[in-house]
Order: sequence, then C-alpha cells, then structure tokens
Amino acid sequence: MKAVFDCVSIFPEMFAALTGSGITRKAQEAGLWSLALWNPRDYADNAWRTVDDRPYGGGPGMVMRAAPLEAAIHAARARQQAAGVTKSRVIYLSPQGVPLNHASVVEMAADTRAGVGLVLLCGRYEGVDERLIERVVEEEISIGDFVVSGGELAAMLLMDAIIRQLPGALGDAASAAEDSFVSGLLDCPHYTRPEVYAGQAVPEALLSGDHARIRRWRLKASLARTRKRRPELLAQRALSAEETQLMTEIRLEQCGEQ
Ligand code: 9D3
Repeated sequence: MKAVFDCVSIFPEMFAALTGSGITRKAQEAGLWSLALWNPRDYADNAWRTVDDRPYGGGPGMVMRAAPLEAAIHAARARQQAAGVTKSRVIYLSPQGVPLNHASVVEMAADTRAGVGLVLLCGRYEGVDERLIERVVEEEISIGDFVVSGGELAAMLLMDAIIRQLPGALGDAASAAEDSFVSGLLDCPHYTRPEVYAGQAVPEALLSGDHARIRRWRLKASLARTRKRRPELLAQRALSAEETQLMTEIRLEQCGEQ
C-alpha cells in the first residue's frame, strides 16, 4: 500500500518543501505516499492557544506542553486508521535520538509499504514534556550530531529518504539500489559536456567507449574517494579481489606507501 505519513508541527507550511518540488512531489502525485499535517495549536485548550510553557526547575527556553501534542497525535492516528494503515508508529525527531542511517531508512520504507503509518512529532523550543514521550513515542531519531532549529527539516529529510526507496518513486534512469551507501562506497565523480571546461579535460577513460574500462575507472575513483574522506566505511566493508588490486594501485599513486 501507499506510504502514509502524518506530521505534528506548529509550522505546517514548511512541508511545502516536500510536497511542492521534485521527486517527492511526483511520487505524491503518483499516489505512492500521502501526508497530513496536524498543528498542536489547533488542539490547545487555553484561551491563548499556547503550546509551550516554562520548564519546571527553571532554565532558559520553553517546553512543549503534553496535552495539545497528545490530542494532535490522536487525530493523526485516527486519520491513519481511516487511510487503511494496520499500525501507527510515533517517531519523535530529536537531538537525543538514535542517529538515522541507510539501513533504518530501508527498513522504514519496507514497513510503510507493509501498512505501518508513521506519525512524525516535530519539536520546537527546548523540546517536549518527557511524559508525552513516555506515553506515546515509540522511537526517537536524530539526523546527526549538529543542531537545527526544530524537528520539521528532520522529518522532511526522513520522509524524503523513505520516499526515494518506494518502488516507482525514481525514474527509469535512476534506482535506489544504485545509490551510494548501498555499495558501502562514496559515489565517483561525474562529468558532462564540454570535453574541456576551464582548461580541465574529462578523464580519458570516460571517453573511451570501453564499458569494462569505464566501470573499472569509476570503481577505482569511488574507492579512492572513500579512502580519503570516509576511511571508516572501508574498514567496515570486505573488498573483492578486483577492489583489493585497485586499492593497491591507489596507495602507490597517492602516497607511495604500501
Ligand atoms: C541545549 C540543549 N539543546 C539540545 C541539544 C537544545 C535544543 C537544540 C535544538 C533543543 C532542540 C533543538 C531542535 N532540534 C531538533 O528538533 C532536532 C534535531 C537536531 O537539532 N539535531 C539533529 N537531529 C535532530 S532531529 C530534531
């Protein structure tokens, strides 16, 4: 079935970045996924419709109140049931979460296809009342060890990564199975016309028309880049006989070491 997403956010207009452009927009138009937005402000019971309050114990910033968030999450679950999901999983995007990676994206994409709806809770201010997390949140996910201003961009990033895993989301030319990280290596450099730009020529192998040579050049470029920028990826990954030989060539060419 289609992937069903619901986001709880006080800035629903931000999600136009996902629905308005590119692959994600095309995939939504093709019926591969749906998104509904729930503003906790619409579920705030007090006269000022405030969703935040001062932290117990003092300190800077504000904390999102549990009740409006729980009511918004409840509404999101109800719409997911109506959309035919068998189970709703509530995920809180948070700097304290488990870091997102390719394997968890692939797993979540498979789950959404199997009828699991994702309810994505986007925090603002210093965070949300911990009792709300204890009551309804199943998973806390971070997008990395850096600070952003709230959970919305993180939720969109997560949905974008999931959507491109859905069959039919990418055109015929591209495939999620060919993405970098599937191979455990960084992608090789790419070139297009003209053959010489600002005095720099396209690598000769790519002009040769020799498909075996081109494939080998690209694999070697991927290995060299990964070794330079992400050596920990190589340490985690077994090398084929061909890759081992290319690594030997790279070491000789780049450092004279062996
Ligand atoms: C001083 C404590 N800070 C927590 C590390 C305050 C704070 C900073 C930023 C509290 C919330 C936020 C907003 N960030 C997110 O909502 C967020 C996030 C992030 O900042 N980094 C990586 N992943 C994520 S997912 C959601």
